[in-house]
Amino acid sequence: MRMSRYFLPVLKETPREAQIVSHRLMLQAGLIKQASAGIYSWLPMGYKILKRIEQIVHEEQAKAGHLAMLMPTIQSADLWRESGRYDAYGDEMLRIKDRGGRDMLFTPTAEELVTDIFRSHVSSYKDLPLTLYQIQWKFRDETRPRFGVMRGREFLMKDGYNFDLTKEDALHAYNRHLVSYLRTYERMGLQAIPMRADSGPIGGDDTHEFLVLAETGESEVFYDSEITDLTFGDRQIDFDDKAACAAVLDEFTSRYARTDETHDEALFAQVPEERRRTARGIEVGQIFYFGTKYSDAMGATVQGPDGKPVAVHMGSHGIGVSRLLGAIIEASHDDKGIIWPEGVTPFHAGIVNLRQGDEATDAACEDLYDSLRAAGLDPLYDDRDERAGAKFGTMDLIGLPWRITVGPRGLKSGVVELTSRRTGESEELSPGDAVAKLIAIYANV
Ligand code: 5CA
Repeated sequence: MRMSRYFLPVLKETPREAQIVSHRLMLQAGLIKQASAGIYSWLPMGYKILKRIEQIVHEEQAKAGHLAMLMPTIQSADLWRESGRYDAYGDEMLRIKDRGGRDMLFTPTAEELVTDIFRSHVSSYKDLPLTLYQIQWKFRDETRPRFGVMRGREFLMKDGYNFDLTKEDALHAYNRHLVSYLRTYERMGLQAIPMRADSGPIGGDDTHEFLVLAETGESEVFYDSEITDLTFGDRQIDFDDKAACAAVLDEFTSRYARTDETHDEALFAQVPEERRRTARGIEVGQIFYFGTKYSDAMGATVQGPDGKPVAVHMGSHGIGVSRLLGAIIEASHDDKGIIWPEGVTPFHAGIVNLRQGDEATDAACEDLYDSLRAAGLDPLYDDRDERAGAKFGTMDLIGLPWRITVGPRGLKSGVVELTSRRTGESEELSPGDAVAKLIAIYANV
């Protein structure tokens, strides 16, 4: 992409409404624009990052054997009356009437609809296990929408639902989700810690939230510092292997880590004092096992091996897809702007032309642009007729992990400069070597 043809409405002023750094940077970098309280338009670069995050979620869900689908955002109230949640959900649910006076709603989550699909089409235990998921917009009429996409009213969520014959199988689905989420967040450059939590309106006893530690997080968290040494890395897990998934769950949840909702002072006191941490965290996902709560209420049964009907065991599992942009920025920025991890960056590298209009410099930039694209990379070429300082400022603000700076002086000795946004370190390389280095970096992402 050429900057001159892109739509990147970078703000010069600091937006006054932003209370936290991620919200400020998302507005300043031209990623989002507020449409109304807690509701945002996603501008081209913000949308690109959102799609990138979705893609990682889809890839990791596919590895776990979960099936992608899409359910509507506007649903009839009838199903929600069956489960009892039409009344129980309260003011967070946006209720709508259609022209025929029928009660509709904008879905805050989708347990009812997916259970209805299940009961309509699945009748035998032989069709289990089954996990269906979607990435779809949700609406919750939050009392205090704030912090930009962190606590929106409209937000994008990955919501997945497992259907299993037995509690044991459903707990395996729970573990499988935990394992796949660990990898999902790590690919986005995040450490998200599973913490025992409270299930709220979704219901059930077993639930973990995934928290990214950040001063601006809305949740207070308590944990054993040993937990931050754990990484999932690139382990290959067989998702059908119950023992292997359970072992990962044990590894990542056996140390004390709880949100304020479930915090237990007496248990926490058993953690050696030097390892006890109190901090704040951003909840980027949550997994639930709630047994037969919805299948009982809505008659979702299958014929078991003995021919008798059995209510299926279920859980639901969510990732805050749009919230993740804010969480990643909270975890990865400096005073100049965003620092995107390679896994989610909107463009792989920026090209800064220091002397726009100079024939040799323009030609070298065009060459680099073409070679990067030919290698399957997606560069953003700042070809505007702007001062070098302004170009660097924009690149730093939007946070591409790598910048190639091209100027007449370097070109005389056959080099360009490759700079890491994270460390600020620069290296002089031939244009060919700069391209080769970027190819190698992104081959491992
Ligand atoms: N049905 C279940 C799991 S599919 C469910 O709704 N879970 S949830 O309520 O925990 O939401 C899943 C994730 O969505 C949360 O972990 C959080 O990351 C994100 N989320 C929830 N509310 C908001 C909001 N108001 N703004 C942005 N993201 C949100």
